[in-house]
Amino acid sequence: MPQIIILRHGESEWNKSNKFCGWVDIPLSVNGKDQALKSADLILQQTNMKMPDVCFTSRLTRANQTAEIILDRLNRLYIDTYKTWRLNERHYGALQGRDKTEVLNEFGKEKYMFWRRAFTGCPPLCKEDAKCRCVDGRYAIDTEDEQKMGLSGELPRGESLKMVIDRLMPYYRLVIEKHLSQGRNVLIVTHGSVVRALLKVLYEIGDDAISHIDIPNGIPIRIDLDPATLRPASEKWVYLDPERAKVEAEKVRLQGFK
Ligand code: DG2
Repeated sequence: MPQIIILRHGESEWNKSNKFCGWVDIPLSVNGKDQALKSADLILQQTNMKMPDVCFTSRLTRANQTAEIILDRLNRLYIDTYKTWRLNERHYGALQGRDKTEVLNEFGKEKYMFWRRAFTGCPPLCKEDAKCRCVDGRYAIDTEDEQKMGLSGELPRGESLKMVIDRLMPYYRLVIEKHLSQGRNVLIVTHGSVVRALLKVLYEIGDDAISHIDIPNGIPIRIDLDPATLRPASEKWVYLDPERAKVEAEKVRLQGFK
């Protein structure tokens, strides 16, 4: 039975300082590095847990650092690791770099939570220039790769969760599922919105229900797949530390409310 281990990276410097991050490339905090180590230990402590054969991550440093720390701890730095913008965090548009509490106070709770959690909640778009969009040379590589794969993707200036699903799933179906169908176990180290996006699709979570799901930093989720259909083999995904996941998810939800 192929297995996916998926997690949100450890705490970044901007998670810590309460800022919208999106595509801004911010590294892990000291605590975030420790969370990454702990998430590897959680994987090692499980019985019946398969070690990853291949790793997928975004083109953002906080996820790349988390993946490397985990693979190092698992003694699996040698496995192939693929990086793609399609696993990047949701582009937070003009909110990127802004303090969450300030945005909440300026626009009110309803708008703030719509932008953060509603399925179609797209934040105000950022300006067209590359600096505001946080687009640099690292994304040119993707374009070439995607042309080879017959995929074409417009890099965003702001995204809803729905838009994340639209850019993520072609990659998941074409690339990640190919590895799963060959019986490989897959580690995906990504971001809060991308974890929500994949859970929504795999578990067919409704548009309203997904707005109540928050993803904590650095706690792996295990998904066993039916080898014939590549659908989840059980009704619910499993956090490797469910108690801590519950507490930490609530803290994520309340970010910005002081
Ligand atoms: C956070 C999510 O993404 O923020 O972009 O600020 O997973 O990369 O830390 P991540 C960001 P919220 O949607 O939870 O406010």
